[in-house]
Amino acid sequence: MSITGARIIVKYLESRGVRFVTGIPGGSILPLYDALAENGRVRHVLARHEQGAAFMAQGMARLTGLPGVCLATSGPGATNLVTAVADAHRDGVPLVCLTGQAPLNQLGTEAFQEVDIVAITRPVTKLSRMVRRADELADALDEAFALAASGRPGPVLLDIPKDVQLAEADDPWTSMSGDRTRAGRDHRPEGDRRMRRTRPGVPPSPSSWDASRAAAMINAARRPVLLLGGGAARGLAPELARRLAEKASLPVTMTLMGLGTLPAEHALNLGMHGMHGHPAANRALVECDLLLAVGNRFDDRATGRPETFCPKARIIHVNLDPSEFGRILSADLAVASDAAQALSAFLPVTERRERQEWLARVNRFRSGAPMAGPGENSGCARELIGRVAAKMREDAVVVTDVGQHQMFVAQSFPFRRAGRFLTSGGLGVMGFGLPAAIGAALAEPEAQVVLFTGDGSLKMNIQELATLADTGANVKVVVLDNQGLGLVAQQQRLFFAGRKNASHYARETDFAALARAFGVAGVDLETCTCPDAVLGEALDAPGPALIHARVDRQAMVFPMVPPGASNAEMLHGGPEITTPKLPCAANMIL
Ligand SMILES: Cc1ncc(C[n+]2csc(CCOP(=O)(O)OP(=O)(O)O)c2C)c(N)n1
Repeated sequence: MSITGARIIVKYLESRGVRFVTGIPGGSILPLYDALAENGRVRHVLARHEQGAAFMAQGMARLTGLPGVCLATSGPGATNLVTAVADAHRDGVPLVCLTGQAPLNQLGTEAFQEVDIVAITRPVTKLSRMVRRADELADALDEAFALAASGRPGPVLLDIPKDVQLAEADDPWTSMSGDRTRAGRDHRPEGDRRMRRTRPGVPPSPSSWDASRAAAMINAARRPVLLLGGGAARGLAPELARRLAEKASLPVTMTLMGLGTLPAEHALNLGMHGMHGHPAANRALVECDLLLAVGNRFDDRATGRPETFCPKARIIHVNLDPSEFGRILSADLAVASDAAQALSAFLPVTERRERQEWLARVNRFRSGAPMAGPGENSGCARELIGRVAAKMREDAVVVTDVGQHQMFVAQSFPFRRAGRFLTSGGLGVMGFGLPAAIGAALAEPEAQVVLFTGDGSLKMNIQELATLADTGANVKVVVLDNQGLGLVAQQQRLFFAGRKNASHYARETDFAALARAFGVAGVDLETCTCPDAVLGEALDAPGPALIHARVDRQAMVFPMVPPGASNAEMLHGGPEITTPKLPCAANMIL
């Protein structure tokens, strides 16, 4: 039996268990949209911008670990995906993008909306390719899904000319070897039968030599630190990391992507390290004699000047992707392994140790430099975040955009669960937050999803408030409005002699009214008589809501390592750079 390429794609998605695809239609992807409508079982979420569609798919993928799927038409539709694709590449998020393309016989003719999206996205995908025949689609999709999810996850793009979507090919399910007879006997869903051929292999694990060498290094250390990145935030890795830390008395620090892997209140938790990290974490890294780094990349925001990072330490680096080894720092022992596999191999051969002297010293670092110091001036953002956190469930999903608000959340939200903090880490994309939060809420409708965003970031994908209203996704948007691009203004103030160019907006935006205009409930904490009650009601009410809170325009995030400096050279705010506090919603609450 033959079916069209478009039907093969939809049948494949359904059999794969894909519940949602996100996107915006256009001429060259209409056959696929028609097949989706005909099928009716794979739900399509209509975004208002393709970047929003791709970030929605990312939100689903970041939360579930399963590939997110987004669709775009050729030309501008496809190019609008690029930022979100690059972001997925940097943060290791499994994403499958399907783009329409001009018909095969028009390629290279500058046909309407023809663009070489394969060439454009090649550097920011694990694989980007055109599928030129309908009978190759099922295998191409198998490969795309397997590649997106295996090893270090990432994005894959398949560019599918319109005539390939329309062309007929044998139904790949009925024409597989052993076809109908085997299909008749095998009662698993069709997709599972197809998948058997490409299911990614067992994740790589360390050799017993690696495990005993790592354990010997940990056992011999006097001042060890465990560093956890985003690669350690999934599956069994967080639990194994906790057990190893407790057994060997390892103080733990996390990257931005790893936050939540060890609960905030755990006695060994030093918090995030790096540019806006906790001084205790940065100090422990300066003094440690062994660094066990698991599932991280040694990003420059985390390491500061790399030559000065962990200057006294031997380093064990565990990463799934061997290309990470030696890219920034060379490790004494590099272990190409899945985080959970490595931690479970290290655990039995690592000796139980008390390390009282080292833990006491690290605790002194912690009590000597609390995060919210007296001279800090966070402009009440931190207080508001704390207020919201106190009203959230322990398993809430926390999403941020990019800027000061992101760093305030990273520093002060009490993350208690692994894998439930969604933020754009490696690429740092303003506009990530709203669509990613919508995606997360659609993937897990029972979850409490809160987005902390800035007024600058929110405006980058504000059109997705319409998608939020359409879907009714349970997202609470908290806008920390400092009327400008706070993190930019901070850098200008600290490093460009205070010349604030293009970092403040001339006009205020009434975000609550804007939300209502899009069909989302909106409240302004400044205009209500009882802000705390209004905040609680907005967070508790089912469905979407936007909460507008003004924060200090002059606020700065401290501590801060100046770009290019060593993590030991943190700026801590203090009287000389502290500005007067302005009235703000959180102060009214408190
Ligand atoms: C797409 C994009 N453009 C520019 C930047 C550079 N940038 C980093 S933070 C920032 C300001 C963010 O402003 P806002 O979202 O209001 O957050 P705030 O810092 O004020 O909390 C800018 C412009 C970026 N990260 N992403």
